[in-house]
Amino acid sequence: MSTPIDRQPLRHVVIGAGMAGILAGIKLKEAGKTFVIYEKSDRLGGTWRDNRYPGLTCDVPAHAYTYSFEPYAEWEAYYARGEEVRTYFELTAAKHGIMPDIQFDREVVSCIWREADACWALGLSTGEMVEADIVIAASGVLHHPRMPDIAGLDSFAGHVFHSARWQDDASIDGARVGVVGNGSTGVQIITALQDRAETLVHFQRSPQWIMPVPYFRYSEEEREAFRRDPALIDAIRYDEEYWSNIHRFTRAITEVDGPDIAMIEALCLDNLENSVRDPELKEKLRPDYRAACKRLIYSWRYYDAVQEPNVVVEREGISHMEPSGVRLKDGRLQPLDTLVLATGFQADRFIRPTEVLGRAGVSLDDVWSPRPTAYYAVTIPRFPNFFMLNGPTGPVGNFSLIDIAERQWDYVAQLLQPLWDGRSRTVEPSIAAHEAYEARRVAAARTTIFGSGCSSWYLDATGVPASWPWSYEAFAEAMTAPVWNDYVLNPVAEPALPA
Ligand code: NA7
Repeated sequence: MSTPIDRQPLRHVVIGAGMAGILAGIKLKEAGKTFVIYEKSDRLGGTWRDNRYPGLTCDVPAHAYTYSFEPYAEWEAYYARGEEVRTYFELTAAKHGIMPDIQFDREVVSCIWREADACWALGLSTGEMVEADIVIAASGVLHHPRMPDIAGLDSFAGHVFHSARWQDDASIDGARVGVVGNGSTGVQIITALQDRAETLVHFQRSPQWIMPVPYFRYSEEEREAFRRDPALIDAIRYDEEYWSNIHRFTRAITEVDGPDIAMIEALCLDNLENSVRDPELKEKLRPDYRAACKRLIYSWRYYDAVQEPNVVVEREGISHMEPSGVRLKDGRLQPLDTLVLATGFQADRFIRPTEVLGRAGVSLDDVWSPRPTAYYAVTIPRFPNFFMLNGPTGPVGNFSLIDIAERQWDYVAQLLQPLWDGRSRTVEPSIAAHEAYEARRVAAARTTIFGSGCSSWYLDATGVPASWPWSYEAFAEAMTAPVWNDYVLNPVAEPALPA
């Protein structure tokens, strides 16, 4: 039993002012806690700040991609443009009064547990050192671009850049544009540039499953109705069909021979069959692995776009880059003015490259070799008072990560309670509990659709799906209350811990 905590109020640090960090800030403010949010950039928004490519769209229905406590009447359409989403986060942060709590241009470069003081020592990119009793890592998932290993990229005479580092001065309108990559990003860019570029080449290493989805704009009258009556927004957000689709989706992931994945595959194949006229193009676009193995693409216009005469779907592999364009493995040249690399992100980085050292100097980098992991995606043994939002092994898929983060916050807030009450100095999961969780998770993950034999950012370095392998309901249930027996507290007085 340790001595009582002499520091009140406790100092909370949130790392990152993206969707999850803003959420944590709002919740801490509501709870009356002392906190600072450190943001490495000069603007909030996380992935919605970094990504500015033409066609950027959130593929979760806009009214479902909001905080539950902050419905938004202003969405222009069923799916929101990236810029709208960024604006939503800016307005929400301002409305909840957390802008003064965000310190911009301060990257947390190190985070070291100091046993003697039971606190974290954080080093910032500015050279400052600060202390925190509690750290909430909300540093995002898809933020380190993954550059392809294409030889001769530097020799290209035109503009070449990653999709998350859009260059506004690149030639697009009336130009010859290439896009490497066929994930959600590549598909959105191709769709948006089709009527701007003179020619557009979509370099696809693997064809994609494309789920047809409805798209419609909200009229000013509808927005006015949303403003007057938020129940109309709730009706969309909590729409039964929308949620039953999400539950179907997670069943499809976990029951690889079940009827739900069969239905998803049938919907996508019908889409291909009915939308693409040219038999040769149809075969080029036909996936040869299971649907939802890679993240399913939601699009209402991609197949239309690639059938326009100025678009080429290029399935031949890339040999190398030359000053005038892309040389293919069969010897042909695709001449280009601009090449966009929509080649995804290093999805296993999370808070890294920040150096995080826990008890006895244990390094997060070592703990996360070969795979990043966290107990129920939130906490890590030997890293006391350290909590992750949208951390490793959380649910990923075609649903709102805001909903995931909110549920995780509800769980985190319960773990924080003994610290806030002064009943414990620290909280962390036991090593045994975490090992049991991870063993169960890995075994289940191997049997999910993500592990059915394709490459994707869902897989860890050993080829095992890195995500939550059970149903959405199971995740929601797990987040309702911590299993306290799996947690180690360091009581400061007679233990009066939650049952
Ligand atoms: P993704 O989904 O990781 O897609 C990356 C794409 O880039 C994918 O089609 C890859 O082909 C392709 N790729 C990667 N490296 C290469 C090389 N070297 N040559 C050719 N093609 C390559 O990234 P996105 O940005 O589209 O989407 C990320 C997430 O952001 C998305 O899931 C949403 O959650 C939002 P592959 O399939 O590996 O053959």
